[in-house]
Amino acid sequence: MNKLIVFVILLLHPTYIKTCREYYKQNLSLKRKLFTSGILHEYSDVMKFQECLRYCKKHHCLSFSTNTETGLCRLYSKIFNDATGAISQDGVAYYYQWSDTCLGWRQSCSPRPTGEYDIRRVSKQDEPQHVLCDMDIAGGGWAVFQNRFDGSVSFDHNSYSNTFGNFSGEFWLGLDMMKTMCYDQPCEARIELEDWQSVRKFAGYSNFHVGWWGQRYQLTISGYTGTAGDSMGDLNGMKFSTANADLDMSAGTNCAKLGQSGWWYNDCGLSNLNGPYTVDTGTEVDNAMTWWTFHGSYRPLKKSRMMFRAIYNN
Ligand SMILES: [Ca+2]
Repeated sequence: MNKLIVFVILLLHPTYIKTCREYYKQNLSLKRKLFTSGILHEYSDVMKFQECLRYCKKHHCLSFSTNTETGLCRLYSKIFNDATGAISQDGVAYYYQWSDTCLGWRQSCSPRPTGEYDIRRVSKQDEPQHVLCDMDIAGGGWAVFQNRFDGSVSFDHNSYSNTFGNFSGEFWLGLDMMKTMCYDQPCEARIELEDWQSVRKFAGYSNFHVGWWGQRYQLTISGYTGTAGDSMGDLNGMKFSTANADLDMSAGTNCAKLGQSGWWYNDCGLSNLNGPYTVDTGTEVDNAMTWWTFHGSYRPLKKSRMMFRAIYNN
């Protein structure tokens, strides 16, 4: 009976994330490897770095080594603290640590607190990208793409393609990174909001994706759950507008100019979380950081934290 209840709770709780230990507990032979050598799998005759990398992704490994002379490819289920990049061994073997998502870091087998992590794309050997991963909210493993709480960083920009602000304070991750990180796998989103009376609410979306620059960063967003109400569902399919690039659905209004920010405006829509940072005086404001369904009005909010997370079967 108890097992049944737990099972039902897990089914009803979409944000439940298995930890590394829970994941490997299901397979005793993998568990034994994990807590002894940490080697998950070994392959011989792997003469290319990319091939070993593909095996790593397939087995959800968090680090791997390749030796292109002997053809030995080793996959590890944990991160080694001394491996901060590539380390040459005997001149031919290379050791990498990587994860292509915050969720991958979250599921690694040593404690991973909220903070800055390097994310490496699975399909490329590019330099790792630096992101802020939230490991506390709803199971953790979130890449934070917008963080505002004191108005110290201006969000009134002509371009939102690149990162502005800084990860220890307020920032915008940038549309190019958002597009890239949800390119190889589906993502979900979560938006944490707080008003000036310290009331907290959130909005979750089970489907979240940003198109590339040529698509004008078109937004895919659906599957709302939460307490803040759905103020972004009406933006599904919208392109990203700025004051000098009116791509919204309002013929008579430049919504970005009215809202003084860049956003996936519709006509113009129910949310404006990149809007100017202002104190709530109890009245509605067109050009402020707002989420209409929070109060049922366009009153300024105090805090906004927008995040996305990869979805994959674990
Ligand atoms: Ca317009």
